[in-house]
Amino acid sequence: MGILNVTPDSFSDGGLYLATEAAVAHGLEMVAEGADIVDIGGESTRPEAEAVPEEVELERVLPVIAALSSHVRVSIDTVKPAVAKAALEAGATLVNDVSASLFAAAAAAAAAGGAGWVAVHMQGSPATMQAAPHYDDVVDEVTSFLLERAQMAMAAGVREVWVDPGIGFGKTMAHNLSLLHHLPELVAAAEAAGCAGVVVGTSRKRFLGLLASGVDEPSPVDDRLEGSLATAALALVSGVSMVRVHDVSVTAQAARLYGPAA
Ligand code: HH2
Repeated sequence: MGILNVTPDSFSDGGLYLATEAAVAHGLEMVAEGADIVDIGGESTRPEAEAVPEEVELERVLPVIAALSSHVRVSIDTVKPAVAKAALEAGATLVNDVSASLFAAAAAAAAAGGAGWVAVHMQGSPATMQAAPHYDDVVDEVTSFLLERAQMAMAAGVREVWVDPGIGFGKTMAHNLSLLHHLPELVAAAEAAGCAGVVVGTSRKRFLGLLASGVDEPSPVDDRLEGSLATAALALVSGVSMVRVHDVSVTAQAARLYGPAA
């Protein structure tokens, strides 16, 4: 899954693809590099990001979805029900939902031809989530939450449900690493529950910058490729079937190691 943020303020690619033509060109570039899905977002979810009015988010994403959906599967990265609905009508077939609450939109679309839903775990909201995340058992709590949401979505009629542990969404470094090390358990639980699979997004995230620098100040976002690739490979070898990334070409090369020839 290639990331396409049509925003001025995303933590890594903010401002690069705010113009429709630039966004469409980058989406097509990621398809050429091997992306199976392009995930289009019009509102940043980085820590402390400001909320965007619904009409602004729609203006940003709809023309890009309309242009790309005839070339590649498109997912909409949103937490707003109206944006999910409009995006599905414009050609998206997957709702990528960091609020883990929008399955009704996917269910409604499923009746008319089939939409999938990605439930992402987040503790708190983007504004506050990194203030003081706390879990008694992060792996257990994240897994239980995701399976409960997946069951609700399936009961509502969504046939394609993905779960994502939400790396960086209300998680300390230790929480992120624990979730990454225990991915095989989440993969097994998701499979037993009838999910389509597990999605993981680590690409260029802050904890990788901290691991790279070894000090309190993270390395710059465009200097986190090694960690992004290492964690994508770790996820894939753990049985994860979708990784959400900025750097499609190199990740697709790594992903081919786990392909049908293996
Ligand atoms: N991370 C981000 C946004 N959406 N969706 C899923 N399924 N998993 C993730 O880990 C995930 C996500 C945050 O990254 P990004 O979109 O690059 O930045 P921003 O939120 O600043 O736009």
